[in-house]
Amino acid sequence: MTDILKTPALEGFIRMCDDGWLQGWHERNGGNLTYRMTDADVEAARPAFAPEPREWHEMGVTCENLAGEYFITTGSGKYFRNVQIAPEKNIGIVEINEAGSAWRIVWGLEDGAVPTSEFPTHFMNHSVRKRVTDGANRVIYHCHATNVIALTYVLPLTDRDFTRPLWQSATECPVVFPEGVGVVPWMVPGGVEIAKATSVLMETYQAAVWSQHGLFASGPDFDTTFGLAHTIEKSAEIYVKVLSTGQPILQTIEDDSLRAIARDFGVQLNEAFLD
Ligand code: 2HA
Ligand code: ZN
Repeated sequence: MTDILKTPALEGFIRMCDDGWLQGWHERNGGNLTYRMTDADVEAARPAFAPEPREWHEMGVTCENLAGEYFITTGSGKYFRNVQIAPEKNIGIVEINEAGSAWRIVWGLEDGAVPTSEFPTHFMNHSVRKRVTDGANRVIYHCHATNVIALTYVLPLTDRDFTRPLWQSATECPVVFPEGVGVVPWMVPGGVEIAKATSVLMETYQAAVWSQHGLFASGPDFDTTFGLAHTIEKSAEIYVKVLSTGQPILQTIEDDSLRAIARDFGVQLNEAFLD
């Protein structure tokens, strides 16, 4: 029998959980990860699926463009720290029904575990990202990136007030997220409100900051999505360090320099955030 854990989708998923844990972004059961599998991923994993899938669970949200899809997901209340040592207990694969409204577990999440509490949020955002990227985006990642969270205490909670210092704090940032980042005000996690507010932003952005909570990022694959979160957090860390010196900022990357980066790297910067 195929070892499902040796398939590229599962290997990549588990590695990303471990990468996030090693960064310190997943204290206790913090954070969650979902991946929309390709047909090839599903066929490679299918021999390990349960002969009798478990019961359907309605999500309270319907996304027709995700009907029949399969997702790998972290489990509710599970720790990223434990994914690598016991994947079948801490993550699982769910199938979405033909209406795009319910999931059932076909592999993993053993001993009564269920998908992450943020699954409906991930699901709604997968729907948006699949649509706006013509099916390219497959990963949604939520982490408690320390310095991004710290900045939500001292910066005004607008997309512009976050995007500008992040672009200015590391030269690669305008290339990695030229559209900027969105900002969601503080909200109760796991609910429909935060799901909706985030999905509005994900029409435009690859990533959204959750105030006093963390980061929500999307991408086509594990490398790109983790890289995006890592880049945003690194830039936030630099800005936090700069603010922590207590010194006046004598120089930064000026808007014309941001435009020059965009021109040379062939990306379109969100002009709304430039002076
Ligand atoms: O899984 O991070 O946002 C716990 C969380 C909820
Ligand atoms: Zn969280």
